[in-house]
Amino acid sequence: MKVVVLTGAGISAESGVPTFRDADGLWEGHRVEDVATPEAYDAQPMVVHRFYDARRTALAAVEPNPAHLALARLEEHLGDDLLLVTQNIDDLHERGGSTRVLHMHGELRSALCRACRSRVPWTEDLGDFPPCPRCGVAELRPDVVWFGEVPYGMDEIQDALAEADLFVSIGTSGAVYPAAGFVQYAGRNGARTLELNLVPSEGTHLFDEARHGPAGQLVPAWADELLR
Ligand code: BJW
Repeated sequence: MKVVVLTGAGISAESGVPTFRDADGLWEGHRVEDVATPEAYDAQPMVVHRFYDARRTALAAVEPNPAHLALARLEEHLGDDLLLVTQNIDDLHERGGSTRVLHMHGELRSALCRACRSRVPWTEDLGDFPPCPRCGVAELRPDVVWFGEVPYGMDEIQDALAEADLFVSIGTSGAVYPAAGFVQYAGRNGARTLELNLVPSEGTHLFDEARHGPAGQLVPAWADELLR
């Protein structure tokens, strides 16, 4: 059975990583649609660097939770028949044991050079404008996908969705495209679709089945069910 899993901020919430659109969300009073843009970076690069530098540093204080571990267990059994696509830029899937993770909105532990377009592994702060290790120009930005930019891996994702028998969406509000459209694309191509989220997402009616509750409980239970 071919499975595509899409995860969002909700899967990392029980690890202590704030989500975007819940009451105690990450952007503290700002609409994410106003601040997660290349224009916001051009206007105030230092503010944006401080924000992502703090989030990168905070990764050291959080651990994967039972939902991340359950998806790693699923990969052990399904191998290449599982594609794990995450909108998250944290590394909790990898630290939970998943080895093939497609970060469609980029990664905190990567930097993107605006001069030579290289993507380079990065664990330090970017706010002191270090030179790019490839070309030497001090134009490194967070390697994340902001509004108006094209997400990573879209061809691979679309191919996997077209072939999937099952599409499962975990911990995402369904407010951001193209990820919010995956359920319809997979469904049209014959996949069964399942939502696992704390509360009904914006697109909950688009799924064949929806289960609501904390990912730390729902995901291990669903993985057990699938592997029985
Ligand atoms: C729990 C839980 C627990 C809590 N257990 N659950 C008009 C119509 C349609 C589209 C557009 C439009 N105008 C513009 C667009 C496109 C635009 C878009 O979608 N805009 C919308 C605002 C409408 N999209 C784009 O621009 C994208 N690019 C694009 O479309 O390019 C064109 C193209 C596409 C494809 C091929 C070719 C070309 C880019 C989008 C980039 C999004 N970037 C961000 C920031 C990333 C960096 C960072 O992390 O800082 O990505 S924004 C932010 O939202 C982040 C997230 O990945 C993304 C999604 O958020 P997510 O994960 O869903 O989090 P929340 O907080 O919203 O939801 C959490 C959920 O968890 C909630 O439901 C909770 O209840 C639940 N939860 N605790 C289970 N314990």
